[in-house]
Amino acid sequence: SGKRLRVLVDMDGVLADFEGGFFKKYRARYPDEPYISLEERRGFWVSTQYGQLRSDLSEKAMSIWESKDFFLELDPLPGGVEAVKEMAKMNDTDVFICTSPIKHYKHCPHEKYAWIEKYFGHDFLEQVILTRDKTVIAGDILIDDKPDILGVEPNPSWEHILFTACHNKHLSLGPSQRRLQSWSDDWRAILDSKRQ
Ligand code: UMP
Repeated sequence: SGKRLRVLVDMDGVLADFEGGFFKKYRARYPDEPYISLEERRGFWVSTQYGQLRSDLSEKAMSIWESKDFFLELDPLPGGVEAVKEMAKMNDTDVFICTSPIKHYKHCPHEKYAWIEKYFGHDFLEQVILTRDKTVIAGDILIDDKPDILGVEPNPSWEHILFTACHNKHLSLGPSQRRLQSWSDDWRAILDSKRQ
């Protein structure tokens, strides 16, 4: 059982319900505008799909997650906080929350820290990595709902485990790509498969 296992866990769409929070606040702020139900969501970028619906809706969508309290008030996804806390207590295991803040930085980075402190406690802020490029972060596993995780490093050290979300559930994966369907799925087996 040689070295320690390093697990990187994404935040939006994996621990925090970005899609649900967006939908609720978009409908509340723009009740008379067209919208895309969570069942109809396709593609990682909400703003792209809203822009395809009507060109001005891309900016209206962005106004939602650029608003104060958007990231802070996201609900946790079922079982995520519990799973990460359990992982963090496992022998020979290091867990980091690896998340990309939006470039409209007025509220997002602050609120991501506040959300993690609220659900994991102050000490867990040691485990936070904010980066726009996850390929430069070294780890054994990255659990993330974004299908294509690209950056300057062409060969990242981690295996990307695709976390199922409304926007990616219809995608067919390559033969070697693995999914975590939800936090009720067997994440412990995925971690064990990477231990030496
Ligand atoms: N985001 C956008 N536009 C979208 C959807 C999401 O900017 O259409 C933001 C929300 C998150 C970031 O801050 O992108 C995604 O971060 P990761 O889940 O990849 O860490």
